[in-house]
Amino acid sequence: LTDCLRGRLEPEAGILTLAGVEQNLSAFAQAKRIVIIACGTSWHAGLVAEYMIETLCRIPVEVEYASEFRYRNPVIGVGDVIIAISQSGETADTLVAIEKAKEQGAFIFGVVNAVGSSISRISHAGAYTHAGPEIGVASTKAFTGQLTVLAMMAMKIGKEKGTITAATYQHLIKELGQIPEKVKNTLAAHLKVKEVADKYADARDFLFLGRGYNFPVALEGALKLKEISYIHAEGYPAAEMKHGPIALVDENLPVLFVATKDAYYEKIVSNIQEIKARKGKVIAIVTEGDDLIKGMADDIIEVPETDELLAPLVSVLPTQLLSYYIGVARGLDVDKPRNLAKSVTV
Ligand code: F1P
Repeated sequence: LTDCLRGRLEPEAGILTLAGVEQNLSAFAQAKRIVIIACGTSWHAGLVAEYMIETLCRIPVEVEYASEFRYRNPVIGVGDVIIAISQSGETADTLVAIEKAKEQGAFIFGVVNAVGSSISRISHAGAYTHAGPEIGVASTKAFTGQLTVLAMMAMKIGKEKGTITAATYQHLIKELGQIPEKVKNTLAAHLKVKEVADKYADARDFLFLGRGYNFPVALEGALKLKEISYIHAEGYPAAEMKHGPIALVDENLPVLFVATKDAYYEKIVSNIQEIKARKGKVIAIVTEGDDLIKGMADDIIEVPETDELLAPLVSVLPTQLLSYYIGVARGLDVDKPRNLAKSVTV
């Protein structure tokens, strides 16, 4: 791998400090509601966290764009816990949204990368992802770090509340322990992603589809492609396809499915059939050894089998690599995409 790629996608990203979570477990366990606020990639991590927290902790979760939350008139107050997610810890929209929720009595918990950043200072408590600075502007390994922290939080809160069994907790801890190796193996197979990237580098549009935990991964894949390769890309829950985006499908549209084996597997297989029936080109990120989808898709990228709750930690990697290699194939500066700033402070 090039230095640049290595710097962006370190398997070690996400070495955590969870003391802030441990110290505030009762605030989380007693929360009436959790509201997650963030922007961009961090917002996508928040969407994954919504699935994790509602599944493991049975606490209602809302995920809000900070850039909307700050301007609207949200009903927020004592008993609400805000989780603010930000790689830079300096994003202006997220900072202002936090201040607004804080004034109204909510408890603010920051999940940020940078120690001493503005968001960490104005939060009541928090957890650092310690993913290290991103070499490029677009957020990649920070996403891995955020998902790891958020998974650990959901597991610990679920254990504290008694909404998961000790056996489930232990199972997830074991699964989490295997993630670094799986990340490493997925990155090691990057040349397969390059092959796919070279084939689709001239595409004008892209559709990314996923269900369940892989739905936010589809959104994130589309965002990364826009940011790094300047290709118009849309991300949708696969089941939403029939409510509009299916009109776009023809032989020129590559459709990337994040289709690892989970509770939605059979449904996503029929979504793939629907795209093929309309002559769309299907690229599928699948669990190793999935011969069914292999027989249907134009191109497949395999990733190691992972518990569905933690699957995004692995399934997002080929989408990041794809954007990277398409950007390189188009001769773009993947580290400094036009018009993007590392932290959006205005
Ligand atoms: C949020 C964000 C990033 C994106 C770009 C602009 O930043 O939207 O996700 O890749 O760098 O800012 P942050 O609040 O997570 O630092």
